[in-house]
Amino acid sequence: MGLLTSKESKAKQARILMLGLDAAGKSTLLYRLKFSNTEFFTVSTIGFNVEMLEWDKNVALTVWDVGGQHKMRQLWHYYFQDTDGLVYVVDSADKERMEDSKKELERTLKHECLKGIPVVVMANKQDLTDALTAEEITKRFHLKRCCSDRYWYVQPCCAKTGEGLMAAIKIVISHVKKKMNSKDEGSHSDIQEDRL
Ligand code: G3D
Ligand code: MG
Repeated sequence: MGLLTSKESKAKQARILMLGLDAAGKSTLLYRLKFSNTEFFTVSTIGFNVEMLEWDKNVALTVWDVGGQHKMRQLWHYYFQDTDGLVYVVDSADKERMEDSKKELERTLKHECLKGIPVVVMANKQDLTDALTAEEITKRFHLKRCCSDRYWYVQPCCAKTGEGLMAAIKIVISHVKKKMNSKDEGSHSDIQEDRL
């Protein structure tokens, strides 16, 4: 993976929205993916970070990492339009705010712009001893019920070490590609070669 500019890339751009409460590990995850072998520091995100990640010659991800502080959550909907996939990051050890996180995800999934959009929930901070497992998070978030209208998956991960991140991204890509292909099939102007 590496940085692409729009001039260099003929790949289709998929817009990935990354949400979750503040301190869930979104920015750590984003920069772990982008600079996989380098140490880096994150600071609290005021507003958003956006990075382009090249996946293969066919697809590049524009990942929007939007701040999760209480005030910012009211603005999340401004980023919803044209989203191809949602990555929702949970601090699996933050039991006190688990309910808040669940409510924010529920609210997000109800938005018209995100109807049917695939969602991968990152059960982050699995290195912490009191972290809830992916199964526990699935139950607490009632994901079977609230994601019944879309593809969903819960990936245990540790953004600090990178564990679980590639697996999650592969899932995101495969579902985003499917979605983009189905969009293409509805469009008469697209040619076969452009398809993923
Ligand atoms: P955010 O972008 O969702 O707000 P950040 O979250 O990426 O800024 O991370 C918030 C804090 O959680 C950071 O710690 C970061 O190092 C830590 N963190 C992120 N992912 C993991 C993880 O997988 N395991 C553990 N143990 N910590 C993680 P600081 O101390 O810098 O605030
Ligand atoms: Mg951040």
